[in-house]
Parts: sequence; C-alpha cells; structure tokens
Amino acid sequence: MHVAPEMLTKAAPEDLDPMETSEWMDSMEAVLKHGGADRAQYLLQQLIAQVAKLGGKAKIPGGITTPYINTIPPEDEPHFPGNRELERKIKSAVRWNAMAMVKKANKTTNVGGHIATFASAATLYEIGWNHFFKGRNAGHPGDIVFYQGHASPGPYARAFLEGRLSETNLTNFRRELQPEKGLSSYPHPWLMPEFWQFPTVSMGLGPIMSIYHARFNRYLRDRDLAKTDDVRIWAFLGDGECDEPESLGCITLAPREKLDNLTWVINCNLQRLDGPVRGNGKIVQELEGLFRGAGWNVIKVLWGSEWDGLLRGDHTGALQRRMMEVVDGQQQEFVYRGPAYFREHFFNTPELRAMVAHLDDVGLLKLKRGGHDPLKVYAAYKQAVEHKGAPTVILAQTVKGYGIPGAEARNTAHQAKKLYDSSFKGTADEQETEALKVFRDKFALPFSDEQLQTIPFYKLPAGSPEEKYLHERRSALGGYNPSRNNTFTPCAPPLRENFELSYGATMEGKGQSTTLAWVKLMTDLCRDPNIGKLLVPIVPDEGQTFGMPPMYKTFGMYSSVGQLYTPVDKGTPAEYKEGTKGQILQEGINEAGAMSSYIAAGTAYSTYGVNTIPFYIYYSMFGFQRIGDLAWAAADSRCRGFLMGATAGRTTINGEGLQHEDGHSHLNALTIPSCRAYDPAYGYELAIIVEDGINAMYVRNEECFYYLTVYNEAYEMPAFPGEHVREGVLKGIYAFKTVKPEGAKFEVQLLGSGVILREAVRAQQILAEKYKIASTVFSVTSYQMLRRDALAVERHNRLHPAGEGKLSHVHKILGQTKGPIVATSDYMRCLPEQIGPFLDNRLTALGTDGFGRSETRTALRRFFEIDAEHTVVAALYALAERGEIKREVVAQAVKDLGLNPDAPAPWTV
Ligand SMILES: Cc1ncc(C[n+]2csc(CCOP(=O)(O)OP(=O)(O)O)c2C)c(N)n1
Ligand SMILES: [Mg+2]
Repeated sequence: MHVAPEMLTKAAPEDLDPMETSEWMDSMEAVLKHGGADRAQYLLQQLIAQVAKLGGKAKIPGGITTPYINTIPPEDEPHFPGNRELERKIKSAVRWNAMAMVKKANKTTNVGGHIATFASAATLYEIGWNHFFKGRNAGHPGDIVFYQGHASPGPYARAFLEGRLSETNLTNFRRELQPEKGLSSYPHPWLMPEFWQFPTVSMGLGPIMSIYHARFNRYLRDRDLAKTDDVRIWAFLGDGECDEPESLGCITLAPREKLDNLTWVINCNLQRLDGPVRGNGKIVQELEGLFRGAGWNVIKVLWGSEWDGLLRGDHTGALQRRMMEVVDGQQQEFVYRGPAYFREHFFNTPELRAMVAHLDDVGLLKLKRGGHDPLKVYAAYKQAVEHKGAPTVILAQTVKGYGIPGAEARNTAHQAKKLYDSSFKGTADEQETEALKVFRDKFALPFSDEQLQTIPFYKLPAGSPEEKYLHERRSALGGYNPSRNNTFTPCAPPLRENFELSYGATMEGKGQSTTLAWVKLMTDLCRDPNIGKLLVPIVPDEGQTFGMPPMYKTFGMYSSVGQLYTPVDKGTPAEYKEGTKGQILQEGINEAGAMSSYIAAGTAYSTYGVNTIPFYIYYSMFGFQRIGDLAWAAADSRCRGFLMGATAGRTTINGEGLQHEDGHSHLNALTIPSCRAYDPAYGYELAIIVEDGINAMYVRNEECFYYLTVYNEAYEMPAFPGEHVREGVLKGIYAFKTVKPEGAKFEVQLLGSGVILREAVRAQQILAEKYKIASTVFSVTSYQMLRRDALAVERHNRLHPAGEGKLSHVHKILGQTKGPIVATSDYMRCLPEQIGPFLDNRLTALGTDGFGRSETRTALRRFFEIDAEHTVVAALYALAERGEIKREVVAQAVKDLGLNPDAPAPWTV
C-alpha cells in the first residue's frame, strides 16, 4: 500500500463525521481480513481513480513511500532453511578476522583499512554467501556481485575460512609488494585477477556498472552469445554512496528493461564518512520514494524480529508513528547512548514506555535493526530473487560499526582502525584489551584473555560442524564468490580480406573522414565469420554526427522488446531499426551508462567466456574528461575493446567551440597504463590498428584496451603503401613521404598526426618550393606507444649496462635522420614532447594548447599555430638556431607566409 508520509506525520484534516469514518475503517478491515491485501489495494486504487474522475478539490495522496516498518510482514516471512547456530559461528569468525586484519595491518604500519562498514554489513553478506550468491564453476559463471569496496576485509576474511586465502595473505592486507601476496585495499581485478571481478570503491561506479551489466546479460542471451538467464547481478551500496550521481542517475533503465536479474542491497547504516547521511531526514524514505517512482520493487528491512511483538501490540499506531518521526541523526543517538537513554527518549510517551516495560536493558539492546537479523534479510533476498518483471532494491537498516566497542554509530566509526573505547578504564592499551574482550564475548569467540594479546586470526576447527556447513553451502551454490575466471579461449583471428577493403585510396576529388572510414570498416567487419557477431558497437545518441545511421540498419539496435512502432524512416538506408537481435547498444545521452556497457562487454571474455568486442564511439571531449573514473575502472577490470574518440581534434570539429573541441584526450589516455592510444590519419592506418588490436586482445590475450581518435573532416586518402608500413603504424611512426628539392642543402623532419598530417605534408611542399629544404614527413600514429617502448628500452639498458643495449623504435626511425624535428598535431604540445628525451636532434612541438573556440578550421589552425605555415616557420627557426640558415630568412618567412608575430599566445586567451 502506498501511503504518503505526510499522512503519517502531519495531522489529517479535522474529522467531521467520526461515525462515517469508522464505517469506512471497518469496511477496509473486513476487506483485508477476507479479501486480502491485493483486494484492499485494488479497492484503494479504484477509490483514488473515482476521486480523480469526479474531480473536486480532494487531493489524491501523492506520496509513494510506505510506513517506516518492514515491507515483509512477519506472517509472510518464509521458513529459514539454514542452521542459525552454525551460521552465527561462521559469521562471528568472519567478523573477527575482518577486524583483526585491519587492526594488525595498522599495528606496525599505517596502511589503513576499514572495520565499521563490514561490521554493519556482515549479515547482509553472510546470508548471501550461505544461501544466494551462486559460485563460479566449469558449467556456470556464478552470480556477479559488486561488493562494496571498503567492505573488502569481509570477503577476505570469508575466503580465509574457505581456505582460499592464507594467514599470510591476511597479515599482508594492504601490503601488496610482500613476497607472499598481500591483499588489495579494495576490489581490484588488476591486482587480484583470480579473486575480484569488478572494482567498486570509487563510489557510484559499482551501482551504475551493475545496471548495465544486468542489461548486457539480456543482450548476450537475446543474441545467442551466452546463457545468462541463471546469473543474478547483486550490487552492494552504501547509503552515503547514493548521493553520487552515478549511483542513482540510471536507475530508470533497470525497470524499463524489466531487469529482474538485478538485486541491489543498500546498507542503510544511516552514516557515511563524516557523519549521518541525512541527519535531519530519513534516507530510507528518500530512497524508497525514488526507487518506487522509478519502478523498482522496494523491500525495506528496518527492524529485527524482536520488534515484531511490539509492533503487533501497537494498536493505536503510536510506535509506528514514532519510528517515522525520529530523524536519522536522532536514531544514531539512540544507539550511541545506550539502553537507558533509548528507553527514555525513544519511548517518550506513557503509551510507548508501557510497551517496553517488560524489557530490561539487555532486552532493549536486543531490539536490533533489521539488517542484522538473518531471518529478515533472508526473507528479503528470497522475495527479491523471486520477484518477476522488475529489479529489486533492499533497503537494510543497520548500525555502522555494529558490535565494535567504541565505534558503533559514532561519527568516527568509518575511520576506526582499532578497538578502543574511552569509556573503559586504564591506559590506551588496557582499554583496547578490554574492548577486544567485549568483542570476543559478544560474538562468542573461543579465545583466552592470553590469546587476545596477539589478536590471532580464527580458523574454523577442521572437521567442525561449522566448517563442514560452510563448505557444504558453497558447494551447493556451485563454488566460491568472488572468483574471477582467468581461462581465456582465443577467437579465430578476423580475416585480413575485410580489413583490406579499407586499404584503397579514396576516389579522386572525393574525400572521406576517418570516422566514416571506421563506419565502413565496421560494416565490412560485421560480415567476418570469426568475429562479426562479436562486435558490440555502442553509441550515446550521437550516431548521426558520426555518420552511423547506415550501421543502424545493417547491425540493428538492441531492444529487449523488439520494435513496437514503425520507424518514420522505414525502408531508407538509414532506417532506425530496433530489435531483440540488434547488435548496436544505443544508450541515449548517457556517456557513463555507455561506458558501463563497454565494461560489461569488454570483460565478458572473462565473465562469460564470450569474446565480445565493444567499440564505444563518442564525442572525444566527453570521454576521459567526463567519465575518466569509469575508464580507470575499465582498466582495473581488465576490460578489452575499443574506445573511439570521435569528432576529435581542437581545430577539426570547428564550429562547436570551447566545450566540444578536444585537444587533450590523448593526454588523458596516457594516464591509463593498459590503454593503447592512436591518432590515425588514413583509412588504412585505422584498419591496420583495429586488426592488430583485435588480434592482440582476443587472440594473443594481451591485457589492454584501445583508444583511437577519429575526425569528422573529409579529405582524400591515399592507398595502403605496402607491408613495409605495417610495423611502423602499429609501433607509432613510419616515414610517409620524402621530398628532396634539387640542390637542397638542409634537411628537416616533419611529424604529423591524424588530420594534421596533411598540414605537415603541405609544409613539406612550401619548404621545398620556397626554401629548397628537404624533408621527410612521418605519420605518427601513437606518441604514447613510442614513449612506452622508448622508456622500456632505456630502463632495460640502464639496469643491464654491461649488455649490448637495445634500440627503441623511435630512435631506430628518427635516430638516423638529419636536421631538426618539428611535430604538429591537433593535440597539445606535450603529446609529441614525450618523445623528445629519446631523440638526438632537437624536437619542436606545435599543438593546440589553450581553449578551443568556434571558427573555420583554417582560422583555428592558424590561431593555434599548427598549420603548414607555422610548421614551416618552426622548421626554419630550428635551422637558424643551429646556425644553418640566417635569422633574417625566418623573419622574412613570417611576413611572406602571413603570420602575425604579435598575436597573443593561444593558450593565454
Ligand atoms: C568517489 C569517491 N569519493 C569518496 C570516497 C571516499 N569514501 C570511501 S567510503 C566513504 C563513505 C561511505 O559511506 P557509505 O556509502 O554510507 O558506506 P558505509 O561505509 O556507511 O557502508 C567515502 C566518502 C570514495 N571512495 N569514492
Ligand atoms: Mg553508510
């Protein structure tokens, strides 16, 4: 039933006819008794519809929240199939080890860690591990669980009991460089590839990734790529984490796509790092309203079983009202101050006080929050996994730092690294020992006082009922969780012939952009018998800008319901075709969502053993800059695939101005160690890079993904010059064209990338024709690859000084050349400057430092000083610096070529 909160908290309009009211109440009571809840709900809906139809001034209740009690009434709770006693023992051991791990790690070092989060979530996870989270095995990928990042001591402690991690592993928590492997602070598949599947600790990323993962599972199923029906996606979130836009920004997708394979558990301990999440309000109610409004199935687990009796006796609704009116900040106070305060201030009327008169302080302390009650949590999970047609969110109320002396419900709980309670007597050490005893006793751990001195890890006794139970449960659920698959089954390589279709020159007078070259390449590749079906083009509502509509028809766009309408452009080559077999993921204006799809698709090689190859194309400015943290998480996830930064270049997407003109995404790409970034100029370069990329990732099993910039400027493209350029294209540089005018005395080397390669070629002509200077133009497809190779070579030589010494690719190519080197591109100067230290001759870098602005391409290239004319002057000046030509020649060139020497530096305006 939906009841507006104001109806519970605020006074209703005056009752003008109590008799009539009572008749209505009696009727509803009878309906509930004889017709059941569904019938009551139906009648309520009819009544509301009737009021709406007849109009008048009556306000229809607009709220979509329910009272502050458990969604599942006690009478609807299922039988609990577990052994409560054994599960309690296991959970206590996990609690202890999780605490001990953090405490030990901070005894001798300052490496940090969190105790309070897992302490509040232990029951939420243990019910999952004992009853719900399917494990990975040869025949089943297991459930996908997005573990709350800073709850990681819990999963580690559990894996220790399962025999999957050693005592040394635990001792080396947050000591990853120790000889026997230490454990990552948080879920990092990059660092623990056998264990973690998805990184989560950057708040908000786990939630959004989980939604798109759940949707991608449907895509895999509908396109017959993998069997995923039996896989559930779980995401564990903090209530504070819900303030991140990524957490809640995409929740409408899940009900729209009917993702009943998705379950969220929000640990509502009412606190975040600094203090209460909603001190002056109620986070659970706020979240309930949001999720219900979005169409989720919402289950509130607020109170433990001990409250059931009190609520049953709450005939006037006073207790329920009190639960509703207490704000979260106050709820914390009741836990923090203990039972006497709780009795006096929560049960603050004679009626309420009487309800708990039979309970002593111990009895009061047993009135737990719902998230600590296995029965309530089990009931919620069971209902969640059985719910059809919509995702479920469980709002579980807990206490942060539950059971930890000195931490429970304190604002400092999040940062607590040790047990310490200043209410105990004695020195800090004595207080700590006392706190350990309290913890031990509360959770009944079999340690003597003596043993507590060393805070030992606790292993379930071999052969004990609890140890057997733990393994039985995991084996019944198919294996362990978390656990990441590292077996890779390579693809058969794509056929070369489909790439060769991109090797030809464009027709004379007819240009092509690299973006269109990509569209064409994709269309050719989709016919490839080995990988065609595995391509997953992803686009966030920018396909028309990129010339993609022909792909819409060829590939189709995925929709779980097919196409329920006739597209207005039916029958045209650009038909907006949707279908259950559609291959493209059209994500709407949602780069973060699209990136989450990219991650799901780019990790499926591990998660589901299917080598889907995502190509996520987007406005390059709205890539790393906008969703950089997801790109980082993609790398951590060992994600593969291609990011296509389209409309690239600060001067090339000319009219769009400052916010759109990207001159730095290649610098962002540099920051991601497993990202290989390329800036190709021609269709054949693109085809070579994509072919080798697919082979690298999906055949040779290299851990990386690609970033390729593609531009929207059309120009004539030459044909593939021949096999001799392939290696250079992939390694980052190859000689494109040499011009040596008759009688040339001097020589320069010109480096160009992407669209701006053509400016280097034009500069070459001017240098030859006007100044009789010889030059070679090099196409630099990747400064990043050149630098990485050069760094590796330099490091090798330094650490092996007695050896012969290796030669880097960039040195191999440019080391033999004469004269200064001038580089120009549509990106910032420091991109080419990266290779400077590895060159013998001086490098002058031109680039697009500064804010973009709207203008023509020609004007912008002049403004940013990257055009042919500026390249010529840079080359002449470099020669003058070497004393090879006179400075007057340069000064004259500045005039002749029409440059304004007094224009402000572009990066200052
Ligand atoms: C994007 C981001 N910002 C900040 C942090 C630092 N941080 C880690 S945990 C935390 C508080 C988490 O509170 P909540 O989500 O309620 O989780 P709880 O520990 O209470 O379960 C913060 C701010 C982070 N990990 N990621
Ligand atoms: Mg919290």
